[in-house]
Amino acid sequence: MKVFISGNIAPAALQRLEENNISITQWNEDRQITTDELIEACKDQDGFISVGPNKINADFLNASKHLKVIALHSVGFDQVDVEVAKKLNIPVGNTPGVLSAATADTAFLLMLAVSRKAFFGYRKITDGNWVKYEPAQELGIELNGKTLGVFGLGKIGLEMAKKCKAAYNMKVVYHNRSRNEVAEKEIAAEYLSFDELLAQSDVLTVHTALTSETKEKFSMEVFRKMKSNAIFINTARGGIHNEQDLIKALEEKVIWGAGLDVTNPEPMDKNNPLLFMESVAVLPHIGSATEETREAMAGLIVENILAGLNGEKIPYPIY
Ligand code: 8YV
Repeated sequence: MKVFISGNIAPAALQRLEENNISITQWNEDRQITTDELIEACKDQDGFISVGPNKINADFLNASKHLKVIALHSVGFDQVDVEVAKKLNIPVGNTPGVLSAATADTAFLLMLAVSRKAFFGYRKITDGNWVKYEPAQELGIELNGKTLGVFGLGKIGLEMAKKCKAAYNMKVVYHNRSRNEVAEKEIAAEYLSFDELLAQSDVLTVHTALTSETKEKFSMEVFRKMKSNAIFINTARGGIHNEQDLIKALEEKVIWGAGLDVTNPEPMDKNNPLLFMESVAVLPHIGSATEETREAMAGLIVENILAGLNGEKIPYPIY
């Protein structure tokens, strides 16, 4: 059996695939593979491991009907045309659960970094601008006892909420399509309408999928409904906020700060104004990037691939 991988995955997983007599071809270029190249690369393969934002769209799927399985190196699957995959009966699997703690850590890191203007302070030193001690500069906002608003309280959102509660005794409010009874019971999370969530949150953290409903949900109109000292955190997908509106909202002090692990587009341009603002922190989509989590993700990928190649039901299907 043959599997194409469009990037790097944990070595232990490659070894397990090889032990199962799977022959591997990997994309090793320093740029993202294009859809045409992907179609060509998967032409004579049995399985495909998709690393990064490969477009698994109708063009790709229609040209790749022979694939027995597609295993995503992510929990998010906004890059997949699920309806077409379903119609063509191509099993597609993801990596749920194992990256919740690491991604919530990244959201927490961004919240804290923004609240104390940490990235700006670091740049002040590296830019040679730290010339004297100035107590009135780089003043942050404290988090103790503040209200955390979670937009999309699933596995990752719950991890983030628990950390904020434990560290800062933050009150947790949330907005979801459906109620999260576990969070209501365990951490007294309070369900609010979307507008109430915006009005009450001191920190608003996004942990929802990118869908037609959430695309550019955070626009100027929405930022205007938030507190002027609120911090906006997005570790989900860059497409969920409108970047120009976010820049404007920060410039005009409609909101106080923002922490982003995801941008639109990715990679972000090095001259993007967000990178030069005081109460902003941006990371290059490292939400789940730890040794332990990458290994765990690769473990689920191997399970999806082996099951799919054997014609069995895959254990972590997206549909
Ligand atoms: C992945 C992610 O590492 O799981 C997701 O949805 O965004 C990240 O954890 C990234 O998609 C690269 O594969």
